[in-house]
Amino acid sequence: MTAEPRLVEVRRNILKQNDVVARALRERFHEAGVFVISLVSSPGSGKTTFLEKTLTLLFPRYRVAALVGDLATDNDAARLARSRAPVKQITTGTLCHLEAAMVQKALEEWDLTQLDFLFIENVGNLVCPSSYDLGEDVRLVLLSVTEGEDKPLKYPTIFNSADIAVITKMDLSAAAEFDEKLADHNLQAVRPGMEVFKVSAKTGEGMSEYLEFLERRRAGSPDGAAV
Ligand SMILES: Nc1nc2c(ncn2[C@@H]2O[C@H](COP(=O)(O)OP(=O)(O)OP(=O)(O)O)[C@@H](O)[C@H]2O)c(=O)[nH]1
Ligand SMILES: [Mg+2]
Repeated sequence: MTAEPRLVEVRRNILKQNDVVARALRERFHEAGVFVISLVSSPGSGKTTFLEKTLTLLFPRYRVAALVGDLATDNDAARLARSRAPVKQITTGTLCHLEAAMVQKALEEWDLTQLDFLFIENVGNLVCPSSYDLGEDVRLVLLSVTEGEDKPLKYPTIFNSADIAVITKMDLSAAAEFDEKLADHNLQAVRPGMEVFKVSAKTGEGMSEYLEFLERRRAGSPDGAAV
């Protein structure tokens, strides 16, 4: 019984420290003029596949780069590097989320003024990453058609701390008997007004709407409306 308040206090201090670093990162991003998007989801929802497609589609027109967090391997960095964009792996060891200080360290030698978009793939987890600000402009949560429409209700914090949602693997929608209406309803229940994109990184379906949204947000429209 006595251990609990101490744990809560340590956690609060860690979060406070993270917020200080995240604020400094956000300032650095804004000064450099780079637009930063982080991706969170459960393991295997399709973050890396979606990000590889995003980097490949943006690469000819924009200067793009990515950081990717993983507990143990650099597999995702190797996959993302196929897009030809600069990519750096952050290996977290036992930690189930990225922290602002890890992002800061990974970017130490990068000249951010040379970038238009920076993407940060978080560790696959629907709980831990939600409380850690990384200084990003947009936090994007992915939900795949195969993992169940009820995930927003079961893990509300990760969904209501995100700015936009992307439903992935739409090419598998029929086979998974995915109920689009129910997923939309559940997303809106935890984050009213949240913009939702439906994509398949395999077929490319829905990618252009999402990329246009990012371009508009980068151009300064806070809600992604045409500027
Ligand atoms: N059919 C189909 N499969 C997909 C799609 N996107 C991803 N996948 C598959 O889903 C699996 C997991 O995809 P990843 O991109 O590795 O998922 P992730 O979220 O990065 O996984 P972690 O980094 O381990 O959390 C892989 O087998 C992908 O090929 C898609 O749009 N359609
Ligand atoms: Mg991945």
